[in-house]
Amino acid sequence: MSPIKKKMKCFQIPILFVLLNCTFEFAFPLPTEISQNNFDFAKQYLKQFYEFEDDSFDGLKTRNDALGANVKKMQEFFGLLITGELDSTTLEIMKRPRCGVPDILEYSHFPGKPKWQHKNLTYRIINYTPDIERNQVNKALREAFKVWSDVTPLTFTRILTGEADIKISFAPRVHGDGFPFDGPDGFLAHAFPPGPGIGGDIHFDEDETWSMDSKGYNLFMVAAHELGHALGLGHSKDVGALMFPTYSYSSMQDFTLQYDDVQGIQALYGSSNKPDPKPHPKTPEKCDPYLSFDAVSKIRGETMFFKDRFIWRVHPQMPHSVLTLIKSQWPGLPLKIDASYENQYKEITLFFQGTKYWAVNGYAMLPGYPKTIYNFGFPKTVKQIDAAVQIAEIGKTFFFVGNKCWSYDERTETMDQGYPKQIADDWPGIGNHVDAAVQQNDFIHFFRGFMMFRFYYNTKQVTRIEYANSEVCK
Ligand code: TQI
Ligand code: ZN
Ligand code: ZN
Repeated sequence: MSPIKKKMKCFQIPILFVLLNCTFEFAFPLPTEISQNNFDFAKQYLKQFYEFEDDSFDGLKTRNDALGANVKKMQEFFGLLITGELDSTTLEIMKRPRCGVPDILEYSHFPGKPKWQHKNLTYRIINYTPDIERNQVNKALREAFKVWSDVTPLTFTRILTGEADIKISFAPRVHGDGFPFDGPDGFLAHAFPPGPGIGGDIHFDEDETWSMDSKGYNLFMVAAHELGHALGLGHSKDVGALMFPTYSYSSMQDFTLQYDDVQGIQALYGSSNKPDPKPHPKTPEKCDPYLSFDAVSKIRGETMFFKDRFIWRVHPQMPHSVLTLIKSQWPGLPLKIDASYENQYKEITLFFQGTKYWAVNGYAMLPGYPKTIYNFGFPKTVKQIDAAVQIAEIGKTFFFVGNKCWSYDERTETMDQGYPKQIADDWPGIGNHVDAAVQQNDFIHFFRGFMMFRFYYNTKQVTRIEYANSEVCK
């Protein structure tokens, strides 16, 4: 099966490279017929679409080998002569416009790709957990099955007696299959790959606290994940995927199956002929040149770039940015945020979404939130904050809303006189709205769309414009 979808909206990769502010140094000699430009281009291509990482600390030899190995993978994928060399045909294919879909897959299947051979599957709930009302358990499981029946030709029918394909039960510790549970936390549940008998069965650890909300472990979330296994999916490397092996809570209403999960299950069963009721977001790619951010904030020395449900964490001592979910960092924050800033006086970080804001200290959510943004003195016409940044040296926090900005005095805890002002007047060169802002030494980095403006505070000038993701794409 081909992971490239012909219908995807494509963009021209080559243009980006001219614009992207990414330079690399090479200590090893280049084959004479390949220009440094082409070489840089190929490296960036392999980095984006394959598993090549040139800034690893593995030393030059492995670096070169990794490049060659990735060139081979790419040549194999496109049916070229597999030489591992960057010849002109290979470069030509790399430079064709293409979709931003990596050729490597994030999802996985079980060895031998076991799958169900019939489409009308049955399930039976053998027993119940005392943690949740019976009809709520039925509902959580029904919804978990629906996650997968929405995107495949499979149907799931609950039966009350007889032998079902998928038998679901709750049990603690040793429960008769040779895979004992381990008490609270640790293992939560397991499922057997598709097959007869115990194949496809799902067991939940009764020593967990199961819930219909964010307490303990959410039965729907874990059931949907286990069902992925029961249908033949292994774990995914995509942190946004349901099949990524880390628990993160989402309510049934907010839950969306990620694009990667859909690709994984459809590789086994094909797609549904019914219209799909829900979208399947793709996990954003850090080197997508059109990447924009919702908010950027410096938190305890790390710069955090917020995009939808995700955060890229950039630590000055780390060679790569790390993608995580907002929910796994701060489970109490909303699904996505509009703005954020670190209050260096109170050593807390504030997050804004609509007319509400939350506060955290490190990983701890502070009690008493969300509060209303009108506490800051905004007029009721303000319904959301686009960006916020604190300049600790002068004790001010700047808020950006549409084409206006406000200045808030952190000492008097009041809005400054004379505000709001036009962004274009107060911050010349950055345009008339911003998505995100963060202080970096004497600069404020303003983000708008896929651009980042480096604003030198002392002279009130933009000194440099870069791609918004220039710090994250590493
Ligand atoms: N149980 C594991 C799981 O379902 C069992 C397991 C470990 C496994 N390695 C595997 C299954 C490889 C298939 C392939 O992932 S678990 C999560 C999550 C668990 C973990 O109890 O660790 C969920 C059960 F994703 F949150 F980590 C459910 Cl949702
Ligand atoms: Zn079991
Ligand atoms: Zn799993």
